[in-house]
Amino acid sequence: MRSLWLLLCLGLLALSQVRADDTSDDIFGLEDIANFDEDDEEFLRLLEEKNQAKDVERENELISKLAEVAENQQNQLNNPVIEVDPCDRMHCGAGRVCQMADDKPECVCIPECPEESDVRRHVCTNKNETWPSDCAVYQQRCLCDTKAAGCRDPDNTHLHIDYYGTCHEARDCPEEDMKDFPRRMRDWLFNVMRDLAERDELTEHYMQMELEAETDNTRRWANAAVWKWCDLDGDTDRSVSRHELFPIRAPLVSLEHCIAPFLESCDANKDHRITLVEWGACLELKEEVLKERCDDVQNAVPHLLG
Ligand SMILES: [Ca+2]
Ligand SMILES: [Ca+2]
Repeated sequence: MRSLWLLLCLGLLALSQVRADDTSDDIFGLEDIANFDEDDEEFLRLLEEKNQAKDVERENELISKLAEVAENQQNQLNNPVIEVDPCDRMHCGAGRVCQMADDKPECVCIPECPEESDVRRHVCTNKNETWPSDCAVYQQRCLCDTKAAGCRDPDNTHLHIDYYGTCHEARDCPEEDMKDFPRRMRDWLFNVMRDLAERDELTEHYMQMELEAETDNTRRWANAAVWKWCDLDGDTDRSVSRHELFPIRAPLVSLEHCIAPFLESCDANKDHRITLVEWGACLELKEEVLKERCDDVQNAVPHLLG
Protein backbone atom coordinates (compact mmCIF):
# COMPACT_ATOMS: atom_id res chain seq x y z
CA MET A 1 0.00 0.00 0.00
CA ARG A 2 2.88 2.32 0.70
CA SER A 3 4.08 2.08 -2.88
CA LEU A 4 0.56 2.92 -4.10
CA TRP A 5 0.56 6.15 -2.05
CA LEU A 6 4.02 6.99 -3.30
CA LEU A 7 2.93 6.50 -6.87
CA LEU A 8 -0.24 8.56 -6.36
CA CYS A 9 1.75 11.43 -4.79
CA LEU A 10 4.21 11.37 -7.65
CA GLY A 11 1.29 11.44 -10.09
CA LEU A 12 -0.37 14.44 -8.39
CA LEU A 13 2.96 16.26 -8.24
CA ALA A 14 3.46 15.72 -11.94
CA LEU A 15 -0.10 16.86 -12.71
CA SER A 16 0.32 20.05 -10.65
CA GLN A 17 3.57 20.80 -12.42
CA VAL A 18 1.87 20.46 -15.80
CA ARG A 19 -0.90 22.82 -14.71
CA ALA A 20 1.53 25.35 -13.21
CA ASP A 21 3.47 25.64 -16.38
CA ASP A 22 1.14 25.33 -19.33
CA THR A 23 3.81 26.50 -21.66
CA SER A 24 6.34 23.94 -20.64
CA ASP A 25 6.71 20.75 -22.61
CA ASP A 26 4.52 17.90 -21.50
CA ILE A 27 7.23 16.21 -19.40
CA PHE A 28 4.72 13.93 -17.57
CA GLY A 29 2.02 13.94 -20.17
CA LEU A 30 -1.44 12.54 -19.41
CA GLU A 31 -0.64 9.59 -21.55
CA ASP A 32 2.29 8.75 -19.26
CA ILE A 33 0.13 9.12 -16.16
CA ALA A 34 -2.45 6.78 -17.67
CA ASN A 35 0.31 4.23 -18.38
CA PHE A 36 1.65 4.68 -14.89
CA ASP A 37 -1.75 3.84 -13.40
CA GLU A 38 -2.06 0.70 -15.45
CA ASP A 39 1.37 -0.48 -14.34
CA ASP A 40 0.42 0.27 -10.81
CA GLU A 41 -2.74 -1.77 -11.08
CA GLU A 42 -0.78 -4.64 -12.55
CA PHE A 43 1.72 -4.32 -9.74
CA LEU A 44 -1.04 -4.39 -7.15
CA ARG A 45 -2.66 -7.36 -8.80
CA LEU A 46 0.59 -9.30 -8.72
CA LEU A 47 1.16 -8.32 -5.11
CA GLU A 48 -2.29 -9.48 -4.22
CA GLU A 49 -1.80 -12.76 -6.04
CA LYS A 50 1.45 -13.29 -4.28
CA ASN A 51 -0.10 -12.62 -0.90
CA GLN A 52 -2.97 -14.92 -1.70
CA ALA A 53 -0.54 -17.67 -2.73
CA LYS A 54 1.30 -17.20 0.56
CA ASP A 55 -1.92 -17.40 2.51
CA VAL A 56 -2.86 -20.60 0.72
CA GLU A 57 0.59 -22.02 1.44
CA ARG A 58 0.27 -21.15 5.14
CA GLU A 59 -3.20 -22.63 5.26
CA ASN A 60 -1.99 -25.85 3.65
CA GLU A 61 0.85 -26.07 6.11
CA LEU A 62 -1.55 -25.65 9.00
CA ILE A 63 -3.93 -28.26 7.58
CA SER A 64 -1.16 -30.82 7.17
CA LYS A 65 0.09 -30.17 10.70
CA LEU A 66 -3.38 -30.62 12.09
CA ALA A 67 -3.78 -33.80 10.07
CA GLU A 68 -0.52 -35.10 11.52
CA VAL A 69 -1.64 -34.43 15.07
CA ALA A 70 -4.99 -36.10 14.39
CA GLU A 71 -3.24 -39.13 12.88
CA ASN A 72 -0.97 -39.48 15.91
CA GLN A 73 -3.94 -39.32 18.23
CA GLN A 74 -5.70 -41.95 16.18
CA ASN A 75 -2.64 -44.19 16.26
CA GLN A 76 -2.41 -43.87 20.00
CA LEU A 77 -6.06 -44.83 20.26
CA ASN A 78 -5.62 -47.81 17.94
CA ASN A 79 -2.31 -48.93 19.41
CA PRO A 80 -2.29 -48.08 23.06
CA VAL A 81 1.16 -48.45 24.63
CA ILE A 82 1.37 -52.05 25.79
CA GLU A 83 2.67 -52.39 29.29
CA VAL A 84 5.95 -54.29 29.04
CA ASP A 85 6.28 -57.00 31.63
CA PRO A 86 9.54 -56.23 33.48
CA CYS A 87 10.04 -59.98 33.85
CA ASP A 88 10.33 -60.32 30.07
CA ARG A 89 13.73 -58.70 30.28
CA MET A 90 14.94 -60.73 33.24
CA HIS A 91 17.01 -63.77 32.63
CA CYS A 92 16.89 -66.18 35.52
CA GLY A 93 19.23 -69.15 35.67
CA ALA A 94 18.24 -72.81 35.68
CA GLY A 95 15.74 -73.68 38.40
CA ARG A 96 14.69 -70.06 38.82
CA VAL A 97 11.80 -67.97 37.56
CA CYS A 98 11.10 -64.27 37.55
CA GLN A 99 8.55 -62.89 39.98
CA MET A 100 7.47 -59.37 40.86
CA ALA A 101 8.28 -58.26 44.39
CA ASP A 102 7.55 -54.68 45.48
CA ASP A 103 7.11 -53.70 41.84
CA LYS A 104 10.55 -55.03 41.04
CA PRO A 105 11.34 -58.17 39.04
CA GLU A 106 13.46 -60.73 40.83
CA CYS A 107 14.58 -64.30 40.26
CA VAL A 108 13.22 -66.84 42.72
CA CYS A 109 13.46 -70.62 42.94
CA ILE A 110 10.93 -72.26 40.64
CA PRO A 111 7.97 -73.17 42.91
CA GLU A 112 7.06 -76.36 41.10
CA CYS A 113 8.62 -78.55 38.43
CA PRO A 114 6.47 -80.37 35.88
CA GLU A 115 5.54 -83.86 36.96
CA GLU A 116 7.74 -86.35 35.09
CA SER A 117 6.70 -89.97 34.80
CA ASP A 118 8.93 -90.82 31.85
CA VAL A 119 12.08 -92.51 33.19
CA ARG A 120 14.03 -91.07 30.26
CA ARG A 121 13.58 -87.68 31.90
CA HIS A 122 15.23 -88.90 35.05
CA VAL A 123 18.69 -87.64 35.77
CA CYS A 124 21.59 -88.99 37.74
CA THR A 125 23.47 -86.43 39.80
CA ASN A 126 27.10 -86.20 40.79
CA LYS A 127 26.01 -87.72 44.13
CA ASN A 128 24.81 -90.78 42.26
CA GLU A 129 21.18 -90.03 43.14
CA THR A 130 18.34 -90.32 40.68
CA TRP A 131 16.15 -87.23 40.45
CA PRO A 132 12.83 -87.05 38.53
CA SER A 133 14.01 -84.31 36.15
CA ASP A 134 16.72 -81.77 35.48
CA CYS A 135 14.28 -79.10 36.73
CA ALA A 136 14.11 -80.84 40.11
CA VAL A 137 17.91 -80.80 40.40
CA TYR A 138 18.18 -77.11 39.51
CA GLN A 139 15.31 -76.29 41.86
CA GLN A 140 17.04 -78.14 44.69
CA ARG A 141 20.30 -76.33 44.05
CA CYS A 142 18.46 -72.99 44.08
CA LEU A 143 16.70 -73.84 47.36
CA CYS A 144 20.06 -74.65 48.94
CA ASP A 145 21.74 -71.57 47.43
CA THR A 146 19.07 -69.39 49.02
CA LYS A 147 18.98 -71.49 52.24
CA ALA A 148 15.27 -72.09 51.73
CA ALA A 149 13.19 -74.66 53.60
CA GLY A 150 13.13 -77.22 50.78
CA CYS A 151 16.92 -77.71 50.80
CA ARG A 152 17.59 -81.32 51.74
CA ASP A 153 21.34 -81.03 52.29
CA PRO A 154 23.49 -77.87 52.42
CA ASP A 155 25.94 -79.71 50.19
CA ASN A 156 23.35 -79.64 47.42
CA THR A 157 24.57 -76.17 46.42
CA HIS A 158 27.06 -78.20 44.32
CA LEU A 159 24.46 -80.59 42.98
CA HIS A 160 24.66 -81.11 39.23
CA ILE A 161 23.55 -83.56 36.60
CA ASP A 162 26.09 -86.21 35.86
CA TYR A 163 24.12 -87.87 33.12
CA TYR A 164 20.60 -88.36 31.85
CA GLY A 165 18.72 -91.44 32.88
CA THR A 166 18.38 -93.38 36.10
CA CYS A 167 21.58 -93.85 38.05
CA HIS A 168 23.10 -97.22 37.43
CA GLU A 169 25.98 -99.12 38.81
CA ALA A 170 29.09 -97.57 37.42
CA ARG A 171 30.37 -100.06 34.92
CA ASP A 172 34.08 -100.36 34.67
CA CYS A 173 35.83 -99.53 31.47
CA PRO A 174 38.00 -102.55 30.69
CA GLU A 175 41.52 -101.74 29.63
CA GLU A 176 41.10 -103.04 26.10
CA ASP A 177 37.96 -100.90 25.62
CA MET A 178 39.82 -97.85 26.91
CA LYS A 179 42.68 -98.57 24.53
CA ASP A 180 40.33 -98.46 21.56
CA PHE A 181 38.31 -95.54 22.86
CA PRO A 182 40.30 -92.64 21.33
CA ARG A 183 39.81 -94.12 17.84
CA ARG A 184 36.09 -94.58 18.42
CA MET A 185 35.83 -91.07 19.77
CA ARG A 186 37.64 -89.61 16.72
CA ASP A 187 35.33 -91.47 14.36
CA TRP A 188 32.30 -90.41 16.34
CA LEU A 189 33.37 -86.73 16.29
CA PHE A 190 33.94 -86.84 12.54
CA ASN A 191 30.54 -88.47 11.96
CA VAL A 192 28.76 -85.88 14.11
CA MET A 193 30.49 -83.07 12.22
CA ARG A 194 29.59 -84.63 8.86
CA ASP A 195 26.01 -85.11 9.95
CA LEU A 196 25.71 -81.45 11.00
CA ALA A 197 27.28 -80.34 7.71
CA GLU A 198 24.74 -82.39 5.76
CA ARG A 199 21.98 -80.75 7.72
CA ASP A 200 23.55 -77.36 7.10
CA GLU A 201 23.88 -76.73 10.80
CA LEU A 202 27.50 -75.63 10.87
CA THR A 203 28.77 -72.11 10.45
CA GLU A 204 30.44 -71.21 7.16
CA HIS A 205 33.83 -71.53 8.88
CA TYR A 206 33.16 -75.07 10.14
CA MET A 207 31.53 -76.06 6.86
CA GLN A 208 34.85 -75.27 5.22
CA MET A 209 36.71 -77.36 7.82
CA GLU A 210 34.30 -80.25 7.28
CA LEU A 211 34.85 -80.10 3.52
CA GLU A 212 38.59 -80.16 4.14
CA ALA A 213 38.16 -83.18 6.43
CA GLU A 214 36.19 -84.98 3.68
CA THR A 215 38.75 -84.34 0.98
CA ASP A 216 42.02 -84.50 2.89
CA ASN A 217 42.60 -87.67 4.90
CA THR A 218 45.29 -86.07 7.02
CA ARG A 219 42.72 -83.52 8.25
CA ARG A 220 39.86 -85.94 8.74
CA TRP A 221 40.09 -86.45 12.50
CA ALA A 222 42.08 -83.34 13.34
CA ASN A 223 39.46 -80.98 11.94
CA ALA A 224 36.65 -82.80 13.71
CA ALA A 225 38.61 -82.74 16.98
CA VAL A 226 39.39 -79.03 16.69
CA TRP A 227 35.77 -78.24 15.79
CA LYS A 228 34.37 -80.14 18.80
CA TRP A 229 36.90 -78.62 21.18
CA CYS A 230 35.99 -75.10 19.95
CA ASP A 231 32.31 -76.01 20.12
CA LEU A 232 32.60 -77.10 23.75
CA ASP A 233 34.55 -74.00 24.72
CA GLY A 234 31.42 -71.91 25.17
CA ASP A 235 33.13 -68.92 26.79
CA THR A 236 35.93 -68.95 24.16
CA ASP A 237 38.68 -68.81 26.77
CA ARG A 238 40.51 -71.50 24.77
CA SER A 239 40.13 -74.23 27.34
CA VAL A 240 37.30 -76.61 28.07
CA SER A 241 36.24 -76.67 31.71
CA ARG A 242 34.51 -79.58 33.40
CA HIS A 243 31.29 -77.63 33.17
CA GLU A 244 31.79 -77.12 29.44
CA LEU A 245 32.22 -80.88 28.98
CA PHE A 246 28.65 -81.40 30.13
CA PRO A 247 27.06 -81.47 26.64
CA ILE A 248 29.33 -84.30 25.55
CA ARG A 249 29.44 -86.15 28.84
CA ALA A 250 25.85 -86.16 30.10
CA PRO A 251 24.18 -87.86 27.13
CA LEU A 252 26.96 -90.40 26.67
CA VAL A 253 27.79 -91.60 30.17
CA SER A 254 24.97 -94.12 30.32
CA LEU A 255 25.75 -95.42 26.83
CA GLU A 256 29.51 -95.34 26.85
CA HIS A 257 31.05 -96.68 30.01
CA CYS A 258 34.48 -95.41 28.95
CA ILE A 259 33.51 -91.78 28.28
CA ALA A 260 33.93 -90.64 31.89
CA PRO A 261 37.40 -92.12 32.43
CA PHE A 262 38.35 -91.02 28.91
CA LEU A 263 37.41 -87.36 29.54
CA GLU A 264 39.11 -87.59 32.92
CA SER A 265 42.29 -88.71 31.19
CA CYS A 266 42.16 -85.77 28.76
CA ASP A 267 42.97 -83.33 31.55
CA ALA A 268 46.54 -84.58 31.80
CA ASN A 269 47.77 -81.94 34.27
CA LYS A 270 44.58 -82.19 36.36
CA ASP A 271 43.85 -78.46 36.40
CA HIS A 272 40.18 -79.11 35.53
CA ARG A 273 40.61 -77.59 32.09
CA ILE A 274 41.34 -79.29 28.80
CA THR A 275 43.57 -77.38 26.42
CA LEU A 276 43.64 -78.13 22.70
CA VAL A 277 47.00 -79.86 23.14
CA GLU A 278 45.57 -82.07 25.91
CA TRP A 279 42.47 -82.78 23.82
CA GLY A 280 44.59 -83.77 20.83
CA ALA A 281 46.84 -85.96 22.96
CA CYS A 282 43.98 -87.95 24.47
CA LEU A 283 42.49 -88.44 21.01
CA GLU A 284 45.94 -89.65 19.95
CA LEU A 285 46.39 -86.95 17.35
CA LYS A 286 49.76 -85.46 16.58
CA GLU A 287 50.25 -81.99 17.99
CA GLU A 288 51.35 -80.54 14.64
CA VAL A 289 48.01 -81.36 12.97
CA LEU A 290 46.07 -79.47 15.62
CA LYS A 291 45.72 -75.83 14.94
CA GLU A 292 43.38 -73.63 16.89
CA ARG A 293 40.82 -72.62 14.30
CA CYS A 294 37.83 -71.60 16.34
CA ASP A 295 35.03 -69.64 14.81
CA ASP A 296 34.18 -67.21 17.56
CA VAL A 297 31.13 -65.96 15.74
CA GLN A 298 29.48 -69.35 16.13
CA ASN A 299 26.07 -69.43 17.63
CA ALA A 300 26.35 -70.95 21.04
CA VAL A 301 24.03 -73.81 20.12
CA PRO A 302 25.19 -76.89 21.95
CA HIS A 303 25.55 -79.82 19.59
CA LEU A 304 24.83 -82.93 21.53
CA LEU A 305 24.66 -86.21 19.73
CA GLY A 306 24.17 -84.48 16.38
CA1 LIG B 1 36.16 -72.39 28.17
CA1 LIG C 1 44.43 -79.38 31.78
